[in-house]
Amino acid sequence: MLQVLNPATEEPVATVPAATPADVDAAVARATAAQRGWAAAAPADRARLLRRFAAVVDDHVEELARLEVTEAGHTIGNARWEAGNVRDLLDFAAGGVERLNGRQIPVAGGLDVTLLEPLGVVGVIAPWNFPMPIAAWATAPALAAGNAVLLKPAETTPLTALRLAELALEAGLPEGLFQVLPGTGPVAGNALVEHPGIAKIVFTGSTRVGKGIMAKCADQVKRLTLELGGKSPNIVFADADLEAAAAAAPMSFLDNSGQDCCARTRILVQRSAYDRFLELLTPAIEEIVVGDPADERTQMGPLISRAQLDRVRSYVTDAAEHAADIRGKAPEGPGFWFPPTVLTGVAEDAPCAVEEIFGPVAVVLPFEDEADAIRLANATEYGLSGSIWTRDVGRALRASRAVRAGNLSVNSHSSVRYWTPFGGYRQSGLGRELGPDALTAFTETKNVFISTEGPAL
Ligand code: TXE
Repeated sequence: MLQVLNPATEEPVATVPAATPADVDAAVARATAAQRGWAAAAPADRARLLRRFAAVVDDHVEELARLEVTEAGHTIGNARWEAGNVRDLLDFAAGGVERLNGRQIPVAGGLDVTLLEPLGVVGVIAPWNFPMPIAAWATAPALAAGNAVLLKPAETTPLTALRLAELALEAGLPEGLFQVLPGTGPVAGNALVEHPGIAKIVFTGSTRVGKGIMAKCADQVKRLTLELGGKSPNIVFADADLEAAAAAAPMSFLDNSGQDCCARTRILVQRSAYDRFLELLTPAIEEIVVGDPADERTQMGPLISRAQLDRVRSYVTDAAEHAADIRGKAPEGPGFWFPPTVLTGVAEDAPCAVEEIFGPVAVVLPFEDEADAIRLANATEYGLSGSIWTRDVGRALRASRAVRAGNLSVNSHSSVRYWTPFGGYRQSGLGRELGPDALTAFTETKNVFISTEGPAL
């Protein structure tokens, strides 16, 4: 049984049965049967059903958002955005169905065409930090491309996923095509990874678990997309609009209580602007409203669990011996609360400066010049996101080329749009999600040559 707690109060919300390997086996059989009919259906019919699914989700945005607040502690504003994102992704993927075209390639002696075929059954292993959107990033395009999906949500956040599966049936999606299997990673997650009936795994989670899944997928040369951790830089050059950069910095790492793989947790500031930037940043951090996630005014809620709270605390306790810090406010008492925290004066290679903490904690490090900024920005094993603040267009472009990360923004912290590609360099991941090629990632390309010259080689 999985015990779901409200992270803001520690009160039990629900218990959910955990799937066993036998449950996964049965689900794969049902999904395989459903996928055959789905793949054979007219593309326009698939698109129509996905649009209907989007419309049903739209009717339930408020309900899904409230569920997300209760099981994940997200602020209500964020949770509404997340439920709306699921709807938008389904619509976007539905639009892609009719554009999923192969190619005709000129050849001598015949006709050559490529077919984009669905993979079959796709296993999606989702994390708890954005339970709905991340599940939908893979599920919507996979279904649109003609696949079935088995989704394993994280142990702490199964409820929105289970509700989405009900809404899919309500919208008329075939039974078995989209199933949700709540369970633990080592049992249900691992059963999906090892199952020969699953053609592709899409995993979002820790780099450590991602590496293990990659090794296991190798046994079957199973297709794989990995979205792993991040430790993203926020590079502030002295010529930037410092007021704007300091005003935007707090929520770039505090949104979702810092439990965001794109969080800009390494604030790199040019030395000549360093003191001024900290002067501006300090009140902005202190003013962040932390508290009841259901309150419309709240900017930051609790962490997901006691384990995550302990992890965040240990990084800050270790760093505090060497560092100064800027602290915001957080409630006392029940709930997994940690205040917004900025550490200054830490070593460039301190664990808090290079490892993913996944909490409301950032470090500020000074740099000398452009080359030094790039060196620091690239000085972690990750490469997911990053921001560059400058008024110099040439510098913005040079830095964008030099930072080795999949998602950069200039004078902004925006990373995720469903119509642009998303994914990591280096140990932040493998493959891309979202964007114009989202559906193609769930297809296999087959080349067919049709001879017009009779039976020759
Ligand atoms: O992740 P796990 P955890 C990072 C973040 C966080 C840390 C630990 O730094 O502090 O990871 O979080 C399933 N086979 N991110 O422990 O364990 C698991 O059930 C198959 C970054 O929660 O990687 C869950 O569904 N599946 C991140 C999912 O993997 C397994 C989001 C993620 O859990 C499995 C989350 C196994 N052996 C954490 N073991 C991001 N990229 O946004 C676990 N799982």
